[in-house]
Amino acid sequence: DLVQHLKVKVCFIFQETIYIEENTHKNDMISLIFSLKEKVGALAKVLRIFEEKSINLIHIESRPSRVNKDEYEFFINLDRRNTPLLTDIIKTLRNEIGVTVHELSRKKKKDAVPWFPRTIQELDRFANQILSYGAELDADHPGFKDPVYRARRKEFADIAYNYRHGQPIPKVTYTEEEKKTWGTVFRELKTLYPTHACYEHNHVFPLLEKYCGYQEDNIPQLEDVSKFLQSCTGFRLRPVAGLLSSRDFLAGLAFRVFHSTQYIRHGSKPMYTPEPDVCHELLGHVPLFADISFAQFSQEIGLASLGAPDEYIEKLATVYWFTVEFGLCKEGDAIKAYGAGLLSSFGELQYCLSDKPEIQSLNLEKTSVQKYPVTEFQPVYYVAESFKNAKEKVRRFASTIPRPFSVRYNPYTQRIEVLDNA
Ligand code: HBI
Ligand code: NLE
Ligand code: FE
Repeated sequence: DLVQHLKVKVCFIFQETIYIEENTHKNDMISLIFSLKEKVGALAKVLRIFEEKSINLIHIESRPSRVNKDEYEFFINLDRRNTPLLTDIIKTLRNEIGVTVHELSRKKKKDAVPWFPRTIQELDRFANQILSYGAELDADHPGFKDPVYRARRKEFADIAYNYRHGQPIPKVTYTEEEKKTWGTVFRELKTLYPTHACYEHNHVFPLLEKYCGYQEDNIPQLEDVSKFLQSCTGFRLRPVAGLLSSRDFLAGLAFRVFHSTQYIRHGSKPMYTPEPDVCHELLGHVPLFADISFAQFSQEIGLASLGAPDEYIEKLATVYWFTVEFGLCKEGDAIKAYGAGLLSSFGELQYCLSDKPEIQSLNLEKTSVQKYPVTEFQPVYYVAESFKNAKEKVRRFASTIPRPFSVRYNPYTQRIEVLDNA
């Protein structure tokens, strides 16, 4: 039982999430972990403080620190009746003795704001929190039974896991088969863009051909594309192994960071795949992130998501889905596609502007709760008047999210500034 109990805590520490955790109260104990440099009397010094405050320790164990070779970590349990003194003790330990203390078990506040990254470097924490379609593919995926494809996906996953903010994105040598798949997608989509894609997409596309190696026989490198985007709107790419949670994914947008896959779809189904892949990112998303107004729109969704309650994250993710991913927009009397999921699928790009699907005007109250399938063409699309108009709608929607603070991004420091409203 104790082993199980410790395991729960230990994984909390390695994830570096919030160190305060709930499940121990039922035991009427408080748990702490602190670390000490190996030195005669170091532990005695700490224990004396507990003694001075008459605090009863009911359990103690030690282990060598994984992080610092010359340190030991001590896990202790105290009687819960000692809670009122605990804050003092932790302060003394931290300030006078200089030990690092992690509190594990004081009651988590009910209305606690979910953690969110405050610096662009903190996005590194998302790397190993990939949802189902990661290195392990789902059973109905066309690549599931193809061992060569699966091994290849693992190579891409490793690049993403090891990536840290600020590093150049490793360049990839794509195989002939992968290039063939890209070639098919590229060629088919290029014939549709002039009539089906929005103005902004068609405006940027030639620049990508000129500066970023967008060609039928070449899969562009994320690093080159990221540099190009930074020079247009400050958006940058970072490699990701697969799907992130909505919360993590949207948080990236607040920093103008777009998490981008680097692998390509299975060659057996080029015209549509439910997963993001490099065709989707490069042909669908990238052209629009080069547009100033659209970049702002995307960042606003990201900023609105920071620290938002779960039910609002779900609504924002749905808004993202029906705009950035599958949005249509008016252009004079015509309707065009700007959603990346449409601009990267030559199957769905034709379908979305046919008379088959249902078309509605963007209305966030309604759009944010619309149900949608994720593995087939969408039955409903929402049309925006313009990016500017959509941005105003998101802003109004964001102001209804209950948050005791407001946020803004400082691009000079690459930090989120939190303005307390309390
Ligand atoms: N993760 N890597 C990645 N790429 C996406 O496009 C993506 C994601 N997670 C969630 C998501 N998109 C959306 O469907 C919304 O939930 C935000
Ligand atoms: N269906 C899209 C495509 O085939 O390119 C990908 C959508 C990812 C959300
Ligand atoms: Fe996408």
